[in-house]
Amino acid sequence: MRSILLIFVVIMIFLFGSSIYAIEIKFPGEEGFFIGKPMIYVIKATAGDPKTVGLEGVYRFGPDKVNIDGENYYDCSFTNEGGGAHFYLGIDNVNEIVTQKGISFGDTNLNINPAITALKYPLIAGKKWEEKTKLTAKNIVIPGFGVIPSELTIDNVSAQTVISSTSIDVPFGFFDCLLVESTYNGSLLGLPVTLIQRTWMSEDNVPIKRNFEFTKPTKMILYDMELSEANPDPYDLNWDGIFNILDLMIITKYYGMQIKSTRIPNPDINGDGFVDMKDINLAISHFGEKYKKQ
Ligand SMILES: [Ca+2]
Ligand SMILES: [Ca+2]
Repeated sequence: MRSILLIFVVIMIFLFGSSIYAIEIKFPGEEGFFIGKPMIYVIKATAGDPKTVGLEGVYRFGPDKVNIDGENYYDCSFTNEGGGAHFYLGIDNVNEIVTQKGISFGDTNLNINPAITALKYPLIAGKKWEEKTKLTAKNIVIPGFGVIPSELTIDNVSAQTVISSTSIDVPFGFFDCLLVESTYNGSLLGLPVTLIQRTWMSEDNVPIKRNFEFTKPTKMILYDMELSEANPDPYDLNWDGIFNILDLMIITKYYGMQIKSTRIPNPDINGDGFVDMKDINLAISHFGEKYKKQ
């Protein structure tokens, strides 16, 4: 019996070994949010301008801050040829959470008051939370309804968030990640409205994919974007514009490891799935190189 069980365990590890372990993302502190570093995403779908599908855009978490209702929030922008969007996010170091205060797309603006919790650390599959808030919408576009020009307040909005474990293939690579899904339920002009915001977070606390979708009164994806390229300079692992000892330290941290799921920063410079002397030698040959940042 014992030997049959052992064979079963070995087969299960062989078949599912890479996906058995659970990811837990701890609060990385203010420095761990890649503040101001440009990340390149490709647009998979949008209700704003369908011509932008397939184009790339740059997402930045800050570094600029804006004051909304007396509190400072990072102005997180996504810019591309078709315009862009802003997400107002706050890092609460005491409570180890990221708060979300508002979103704007072109002329459409949503203020969330009180701010809701977008990410509650540690992030782990099965975690959930729920909050009540109020949305003030300016120039909101309701699918199948048109633009509502006046300012509207949607009270008693319930925002429920649930985290699940998954893996995802995007243009930048394959990632083990956590899906953070927030569902906003409320009513607008007597119509039930449901909006779902999804963020796939990598083990390195980087958003790999994001989308925002109406499921009521009609089903429509407002935008959907995936990580295309996190860092155009593979040797400058920490994005500070130069390849030096700090970057080499990131490679040595992972030395000897097999990289099954993409890491950001990526220590597997030659992309062969292992961090070894080949990566170190390649890196050393570029030591001191400078890179121009966007
Ligand atoms: Ca560097
Ligand atoms: Ca390698």
